[in-house]
Amino acid sequence: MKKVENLETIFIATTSIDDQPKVEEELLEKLTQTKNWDGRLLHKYKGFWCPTRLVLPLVSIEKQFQSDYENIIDFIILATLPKSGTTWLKALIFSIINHHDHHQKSQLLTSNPHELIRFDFDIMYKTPPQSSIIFPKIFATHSPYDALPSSIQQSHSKIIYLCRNPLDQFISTRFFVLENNFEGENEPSTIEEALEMFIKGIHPFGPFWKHMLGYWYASLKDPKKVLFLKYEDIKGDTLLYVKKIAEFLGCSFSKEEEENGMIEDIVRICSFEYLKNLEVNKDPSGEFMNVKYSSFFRKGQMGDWANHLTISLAKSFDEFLKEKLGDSGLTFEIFTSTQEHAHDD
Ligand code: PAP
Repeated sequence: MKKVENLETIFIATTSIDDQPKVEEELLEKLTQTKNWDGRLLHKYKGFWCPTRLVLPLVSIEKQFQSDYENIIDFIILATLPKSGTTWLKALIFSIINHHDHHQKSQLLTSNPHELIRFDFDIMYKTPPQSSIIFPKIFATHSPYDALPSSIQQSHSKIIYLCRNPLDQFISTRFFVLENNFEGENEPSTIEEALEMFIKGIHPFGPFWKHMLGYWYASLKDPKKVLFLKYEDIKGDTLLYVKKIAEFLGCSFSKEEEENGMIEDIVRICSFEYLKNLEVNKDPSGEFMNVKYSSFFRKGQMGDWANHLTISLAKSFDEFLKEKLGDSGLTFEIFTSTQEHAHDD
């Protein structure tokens, strides 16, 4: 076991998912399963709907963290539901963490953010059988808070959670799936049918309200450990949130750095337009987990749901959402003031 105090590597273990296929396959058989609207299989794992191909990597991570608990030092974990702005958050955090190091920071100009900060399941996937697993100090996850390895919850790891207006997240997922033909042989359901399943919580890493509330309550309980962010808030004032994230991570900008426009630079380089138009992200051969880099940059706007769903559907969704979030204090503004008073024709 090796422990290196830098951003590259802090945790090396010696097994991979291929070492224990039998036990886990038996486990898979015991889990409830269903199909998502796109025909892909989901298994109920630790209380959430996990894409089937990710169950074993996540089980393996859990084991790894359990067995190496004593050697674990503090991680930085970026947690999101898919299509909530993960790519953006990865770019921002990579730039913030490396703001002192021009050479490191500039990697964002030639690498897709997903290659710079990897997902937990992706780390397991890319590890060849029987070889060491190298866990970086910073990684991303789509897992709900309660499903994180308990050692992470107990350690002084810092978690940054980003969520998004769920209707925009739903639309973003819909286009992502259709663009990438994940549905394979299956006829994709209509958007209304897909929304119905979303409302039932049947979608990757769903139910979405439980996902959000898990991190929300964790952030209320320990705001030094969990920073809870909304996509819409960061869009509204990215500069402010870059500073907040830096403070939270204990790597604030100096006065001089601020005066030299370093924060503005980070905001600009991580912006949707800038990242989308980088050669690396336009390159048709660039892929992350079989998804073209360009697929992670669609519109990058707030309120796109209104181009695809009726006002009445959105209003009943809003009612549903309010009920699910209850008196937690977590709220989303689904509508602009004009939409709030609008009706379908
Ligand atoms: P992932 O979970 O598969 O990694 P994720 O990055 O969370 O995907 O979501 C992609 C969404 O973030 C897309 O939203 P859209 O479909 O509504 O357009 C994508 O356009 C948006 N996005 C990507 N980069 C940025 C950015 N720099 N700023 C704002 N939004 C962004």
